[in-house]
Amino acid sequence: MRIGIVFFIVSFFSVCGLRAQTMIYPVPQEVKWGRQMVEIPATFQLSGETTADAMAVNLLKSLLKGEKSKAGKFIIYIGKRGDKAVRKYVANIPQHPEGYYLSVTKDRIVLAGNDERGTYYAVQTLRQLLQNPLLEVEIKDYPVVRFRGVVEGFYGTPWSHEARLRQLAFYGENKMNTYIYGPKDDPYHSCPNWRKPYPEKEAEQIRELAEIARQNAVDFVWAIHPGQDIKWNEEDRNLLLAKFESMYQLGVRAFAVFFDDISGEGTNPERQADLLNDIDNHFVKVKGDVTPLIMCPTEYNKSWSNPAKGYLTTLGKKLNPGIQIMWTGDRVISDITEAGLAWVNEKIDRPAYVWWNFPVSDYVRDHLLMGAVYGLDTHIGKEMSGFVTNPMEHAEASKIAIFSVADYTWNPEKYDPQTSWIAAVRNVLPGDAESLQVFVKHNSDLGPNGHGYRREESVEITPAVERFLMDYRRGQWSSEDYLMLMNEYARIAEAADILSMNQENKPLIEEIRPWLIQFKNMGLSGMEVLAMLQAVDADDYGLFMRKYRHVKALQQESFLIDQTYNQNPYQPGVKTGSKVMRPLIDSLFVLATERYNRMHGEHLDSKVFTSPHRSYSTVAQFKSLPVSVKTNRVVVSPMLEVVKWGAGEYLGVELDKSYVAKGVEADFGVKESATWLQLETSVDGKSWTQIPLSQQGNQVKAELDAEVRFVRVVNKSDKEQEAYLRKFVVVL
Ligand code: LOG
Repeated sequence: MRIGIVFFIVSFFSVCGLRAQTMIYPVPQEVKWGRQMVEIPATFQLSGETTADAMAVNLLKSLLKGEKSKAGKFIIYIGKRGDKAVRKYVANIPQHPEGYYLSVTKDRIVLAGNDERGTYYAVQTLRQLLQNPLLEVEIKDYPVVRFRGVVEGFYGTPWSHEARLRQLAFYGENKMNTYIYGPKDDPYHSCPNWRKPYPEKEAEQIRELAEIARQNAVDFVWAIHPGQDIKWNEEDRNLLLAKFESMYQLGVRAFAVFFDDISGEGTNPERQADLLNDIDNHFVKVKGDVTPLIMCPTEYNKSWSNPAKGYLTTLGKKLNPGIQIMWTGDRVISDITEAGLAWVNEKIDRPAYVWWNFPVSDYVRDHLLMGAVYGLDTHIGKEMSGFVTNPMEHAEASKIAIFSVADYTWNPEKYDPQTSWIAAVRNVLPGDAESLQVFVKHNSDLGPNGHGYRREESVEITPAVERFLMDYRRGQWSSEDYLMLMNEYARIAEAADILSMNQENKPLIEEIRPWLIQFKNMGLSGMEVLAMLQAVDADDYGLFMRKYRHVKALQQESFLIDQTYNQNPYQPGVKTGSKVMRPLIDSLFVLATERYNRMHGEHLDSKVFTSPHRSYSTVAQFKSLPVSVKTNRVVVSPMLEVVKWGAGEYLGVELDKSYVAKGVEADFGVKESATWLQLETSVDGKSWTQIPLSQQGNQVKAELDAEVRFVRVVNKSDKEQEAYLRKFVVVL
């Protein structure tokens, strides 16, 4: 009797423990756990093997250790609605595209899809269940958002072929069905070569991607970006169709046309709609095995749309009803809300296909965006036809966000940002998940940027940080907070070392290596700055000087890391912990040094090196652009998209003090810009001197050789201008 109770208690708790461990992601719609453990015996029958989806059967076989045999008592049934093998269970299969029914009982496993993908997803779920001892379970599951996946749509170095292959496997595992290929810097996707077929090697790679996508139940969507120089004539239309045909020959069965980030003739909505309908009527419908067309409009977010001109409503009216229209939200980078979707859906007369610009980092390339996925309304799954995330150029690091987007789009109502984030980290690096969690929680925010999009960072430690700073300014601190901070910086340094030696996911480690180096520096700096505080308090002169010099050296090292790695021309450098953990080090360094100086009548330098200059502007899109310094060049962070520059509006740089500057170099992406651009300089910000500009192609230049503190360019014409910000540099 006693033994019976003990046994019951033990098995009850171990079953509970199992359940907690058996994470199924994306979170299913309905799961009912049983109580019994199930062992798949060494011999089993496989019913439906020849009729079920080959991809699903192959995956299933790779999971099973035992042997198939007619004599086996344990039976695995696999198939889709309508197949004989799963006929008995058909009433349990959810009537949803890609839905499935999975049940595990003592003597059988049922894997029954509503369609082929459903069957495949049933097996993917079984794969996850088998990562732990198998327990009885019954699952009814289906995705809420029809198309779920990734749009490789960023500026910067496109993903490598190997990275893409790894991604496709990852999408299959996480039940994403869409990969849209549209890297801005592939010249055969965009200008100048969109009209030409791919060279042999690239063509071969695309063929392989399309094939591997198919094997992972993913639609490979090939996108073209012709808008910057397309001519609305027969010739260009035929060239575009011929390009699509050549992609079809490579095995591509899904297509998109992007009109984002262009200016001029290409933006005409009537012409865009005519072209898309033409492709739909004469290509998609004729082929018969091509999925519905997707288009990205020029006004792809609310803040850039001008309802009075009717761009979106024209598309909504004219585009064939089956064509999907993409949408990034209320802004280029934004949360996705119910009101925001309702606004656009009404205009385009169909549910929008969301292009979510997170974790893309092409406008903040010195940061890694590895934070939680949040800001997505959980009740709007049915208001959208698809949801794809635009990732970072770092493919592996992007998987943290992609995993959660898979989770969100499958089952928005059950989506929980925090648990999904932790599961994502565990999925990407199971062996060193704890260290990676430390890394990602301090590498989430973007820093100030032109789009104004920010993310939370270092959340749990923030209250202690704020309390400690306030207390220290008042001249006292709690040792509990001190220890907590010391511990956090120690864990940061540890995590950096552990991760940098990780062998489990080498591509990930290579992508984030510069940030790991900076992370290590930050951990050490934090520990040492805290040691400075202790030394001041203990009035230990020798110890203080040592720690002070060490922190100074670490500051220089951090600056060097920033100047050495990731030297792209946009936002060069390596920033980590930039929201909470690095600023705390800087503040404490200043406070401790000043306190020491006061106590000892010393004049130790307490300054922290940061870019002393800033940009300022009346143009909304130019607000808060970061400024970096490269030797004697003060560089405003370039922008990627078209900027609407109103009459009389300006973009300027304020230097930290007056300099005798040598000149200005700029590129606003417009050949005739010199006629409407006025360059002005000032020492006090009040009286301005006008400086003549010279221009060659898009490049604008001015010689200065004069004392300046403020430099600005003004749109002196009387109308709004369309421009780019490719370069704006003050040379000192
Ligand atoms: C581009 C995209 C880029 C992203 C973030 C769309 C539709 N287009 O502003 O290629 O990665 O923003 O910079 C975009 O979002 N333009």
